[in-house]
Amino acid sequence: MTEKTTKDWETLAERELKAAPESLTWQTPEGIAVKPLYTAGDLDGIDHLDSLPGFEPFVRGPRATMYAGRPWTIRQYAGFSTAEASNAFYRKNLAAGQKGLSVAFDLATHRGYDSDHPRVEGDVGKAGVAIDSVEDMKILFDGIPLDEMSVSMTMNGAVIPILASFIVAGEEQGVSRDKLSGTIQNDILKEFMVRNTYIYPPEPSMRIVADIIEYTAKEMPKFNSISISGYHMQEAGATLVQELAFTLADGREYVRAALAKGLNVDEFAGRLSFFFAIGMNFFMEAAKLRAARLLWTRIMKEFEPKKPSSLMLRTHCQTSGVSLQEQDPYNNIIRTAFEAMSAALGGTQSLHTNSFDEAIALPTEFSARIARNTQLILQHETGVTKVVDPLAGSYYVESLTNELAEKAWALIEEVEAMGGMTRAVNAGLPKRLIEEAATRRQAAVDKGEEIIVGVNKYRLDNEEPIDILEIDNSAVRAAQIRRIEETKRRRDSAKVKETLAAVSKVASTGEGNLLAAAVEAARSRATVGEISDAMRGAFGDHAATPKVVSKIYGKAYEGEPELEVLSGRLDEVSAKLGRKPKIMVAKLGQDGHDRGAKVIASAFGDIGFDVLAGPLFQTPEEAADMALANKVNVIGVSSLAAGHKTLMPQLAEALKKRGGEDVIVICGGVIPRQDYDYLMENGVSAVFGPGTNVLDAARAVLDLIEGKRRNI
Ligand code: MLC
Ligand code: 5AD
Repeated sequence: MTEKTTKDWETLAERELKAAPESLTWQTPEGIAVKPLYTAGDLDGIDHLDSLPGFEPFVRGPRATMYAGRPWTIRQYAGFSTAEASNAFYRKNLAAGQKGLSVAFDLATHRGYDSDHPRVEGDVGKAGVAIDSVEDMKILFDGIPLDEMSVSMTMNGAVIPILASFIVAGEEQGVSRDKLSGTIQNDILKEFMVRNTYIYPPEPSMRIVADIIEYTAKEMPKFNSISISGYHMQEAGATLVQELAFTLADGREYVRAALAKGLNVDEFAGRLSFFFAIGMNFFMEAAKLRAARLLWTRIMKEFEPKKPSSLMLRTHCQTSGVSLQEQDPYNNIIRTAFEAMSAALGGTQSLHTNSFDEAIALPTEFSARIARNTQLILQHETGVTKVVDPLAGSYYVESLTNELAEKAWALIEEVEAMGGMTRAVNAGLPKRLIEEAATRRQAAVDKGEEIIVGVNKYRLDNEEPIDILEIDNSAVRAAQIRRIEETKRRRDSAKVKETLAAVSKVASTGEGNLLAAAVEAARSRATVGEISDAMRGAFGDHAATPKVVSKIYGKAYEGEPELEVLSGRLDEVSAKLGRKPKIMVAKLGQDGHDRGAKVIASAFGDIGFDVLAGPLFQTPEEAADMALANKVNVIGVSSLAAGHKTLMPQLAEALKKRGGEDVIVICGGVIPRQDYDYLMENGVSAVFGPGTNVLDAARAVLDLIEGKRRNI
């Protein structure tokens, strides 16, 4: 065999292609130039190549045998309606092969409100299960032995009362806290960047995180004190480099906060865990997990731990929600399967696979079964578990691992130069970079540069609606209120007062541990809302001012006739109105998912609308007041947490009551087709589902303003 060089390949490729092979280079949103061919030469200078799994820098996995010894945990995130309904769902899933639990709480619980609070009428039991006290928590885990089953709880805002209630529920099941295994998300920094279920300002919020790390380190040796999450960053539009960098930088910040409490690094570092999203860029996602482990070891070395487990990044992964579409939803099964395979090849410890109805509603029993079986088939039928880190040595994947690590490290250093992640978050840097990336991506999809099958290419003419899970939140709310009343009637109110006062004192003096105090309060049957309020008194509430990025969407469309025609039309409408058409982009209830709202606000601004971005968590009445005070033509609500059927009619009603019936009400987001007619009959003029092209939406809004159409 004659030795061929890459030069020879280039010549051959050029002849085959009739163009230079560089024209095949793929520029990814991460700024990585992916070439059509990788060779041994691409491995030069990469120094992790000889490492082994179970040893630092853990690129090849935290365990020596990885899935050959024990497959990843199939841990499906779920929760809806009442504790009874969610408990029944969990039990069925466990019987059908799921291995670990993962609780999704409703947004009222996330933000520290009991179900009877007037601000949460649209949210109770909708996006997750409603938990108001230990009584609900006990029902949630009824018949599930907490000394055997590891439980993840996605909770950040109301993390103190929820973890306290879990500990007491375990205790009353006969399981002492040192035997509880699982994970609490407890990652507040990313809430300020992207997920938005914060309650208190950053500083006391960081104290809460540190108190939990301290308490679990001392009292709960089997419990992971935190799940440092990049998942939501990717969901909000972050590139993989941003996700990697900001997540690890968050991790470093939490380590510092725990050390500042006087803990020794080896006391807690082995119980820090991570959480990443796995999107459609198959090889890059697997490489990302390998790079994450490499970089975490590098970061942790600075703190000079003695135990190898302190250097080890262990992670949960979830397939990507944003990659899933409303159109032709069965395609989502295929997307999720590829993403799951990528997570496995990257070496995740635990995995959630999304259901195909993701872009429409919460999973049904049917869609949840398919999602779970995706993992069971992967584990039992494909052979991927048999060999540790099978991508190692791939020229492409090793090169990607290295390049992702280098790019993320540069961003981590940038954050470091700002004084760490709390400062960077306060300065708004990560949020801005992520929102810019999200808007850029929307433009790429709208322009058809990024193809999504069934959405901007190969779209079906007719779509059959699929069966979805409907939750009657008023019934759930009524049931929760009855239980709260009963719990309050039965408890010793003097004891409740005393324990709540103790929580307040620990909060205001800075002395003592908040979780320890909250366990006493939860045991006396203080509710999640009451314990949250006890801290609210000392800490105050956090309110963010919405900022909207600009000149990203417009720049992507610069010089394109489509945008010019639309701008011309907008000028005509402006001339008729005597001002630019004004739209308020609103978020109602406790739904903090604001990527859609931010992208729309930004793109509409670039198109030429006068845009008013409303704050998060408005009631319909507050939004109506703001819309009228600012004399908007249109109010557009972005709804991702299933509150639309309660909140949209309330908004239309509130406008009418204030004499604002001429304000056009529209909404967009995760809204099942089945609900469109109901919304139209209740004051909504147009509904824009997922996958809507922003320019199409802008044209439709102009039609409505001009009265050319009444409904869309
Ligand atoms: C593992 N083990 C092995 C082994 N592999 N032992 C021998 N040989 C092997 N090959 C051991 C481990 O050491 C451990 O024991 C035990 O088996 C369990 O393995 P694990 O790898 O630790 O898995 P798990 O318990 O599932 O923990 C995974 C985790 C954890 C560390 C990532 O933090 C976790 O479960 N996270 C889930 C987070 C989650 O579900 N989040 C949902 C977010 S949804 P030991 O004794 O060492 O512990 C969301 C959406 C939203 O956020 O926005 O609402
Ligand atoms: N049940 C199941 N999955 C959920 N998700 C959010 N809430 C629930 C729930 N109650 C998933 C979706 C979403 C991601 C944040 O978590 O996949 O995209």
